[in-house]
Amino acid sequence: MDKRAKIYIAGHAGMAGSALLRRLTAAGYDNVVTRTHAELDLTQQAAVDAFFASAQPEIVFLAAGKVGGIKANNNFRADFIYQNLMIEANVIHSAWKHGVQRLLFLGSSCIYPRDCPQPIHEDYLLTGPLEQTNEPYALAKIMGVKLCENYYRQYGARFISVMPSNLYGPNDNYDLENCHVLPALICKAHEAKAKGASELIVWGSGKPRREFLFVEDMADACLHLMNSDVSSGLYNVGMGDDLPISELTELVMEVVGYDGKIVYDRNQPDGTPRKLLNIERLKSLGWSAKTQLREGIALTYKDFLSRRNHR
Ligand code: GFB
Repeated sequence: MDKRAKIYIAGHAGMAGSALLRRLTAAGYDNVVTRTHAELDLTQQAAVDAFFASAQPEIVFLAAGKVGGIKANNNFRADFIYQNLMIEANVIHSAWKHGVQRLLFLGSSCIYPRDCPQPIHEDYLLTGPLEQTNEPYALAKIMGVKLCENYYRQYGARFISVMPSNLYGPNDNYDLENCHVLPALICKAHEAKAKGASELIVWGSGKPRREFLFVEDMADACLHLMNSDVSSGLYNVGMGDDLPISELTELVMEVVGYDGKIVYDRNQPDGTPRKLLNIERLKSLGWSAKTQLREGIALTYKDFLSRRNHR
């Protein structure tokens, strides 16, 4: 990517988009365009098209979307499928229509079948049924992948898709009902420690395994891909290993400095048993993640504390 290229980051205020903005700025890309949600509602086709017509970005990072943890995905099923579909269709179509040179679409590892072989290769897409708790979100994200693939196949548009494993890091959401497991555990361990509580409640059985990727590494992978000679396709990005939620809980408790009892609430869903990504495709382009989980959790906890102190 040319350092002077006009880049639009859709979703720059979110965890993934803000990491992309930091990474691009640090690398010297200073012609980045952003719009807040209040300025541009990406579910509105006419507004999106008018934005592309006037801003004329050359490169697009599509990190906007409705996201959340297992419970939010399960409870707000219509919102997850509708909003994500509209955002992707509007942004990808307008990007093509207004001559965007390259686009990177961000999805999630939940697009793959629930029970597929591990680690999950990109080619396993659409080979089996999806996990029920996040089927609407996964289906919308699959449509994003297919939009990119088919705008390339019909029009030669250089649109690629990146599927990260469970992301965590600075600027995450800590609303316990709707957030992902890692911010939830940081918040719960912190509050339990502050209150001197004897136990910490963890949802589900603690047995599901998850692969976590520090969001700054994800941003680095996206920049690496956009500077590689790739025109199309789907790329997994992850750490290459995973751990059960029970071990993750212990690790978070160590970092936060809380040593109460862990209690599993089995009335809450486990979700998919495992979703470890095969990351060979991205590795073959010369990229791998740098931040180990313990270090990433410590950095995230620091960010959590500084945000709390500034409230
Ligand atoms: O991160 P999480 O909400 O999403 O949950 P998924 C991961 C696992 O952690 C599940 C357990 O087995 C949860 O039951 N867990 C334990 C908790 N304690 C908690 C807690 O306090 N809060 C939360 N949230 N979980 C989402 C998908 O799936 O992951 C999305 O729904 C997306 O579509 C995203 O793919 C990355 O990994 O199960």
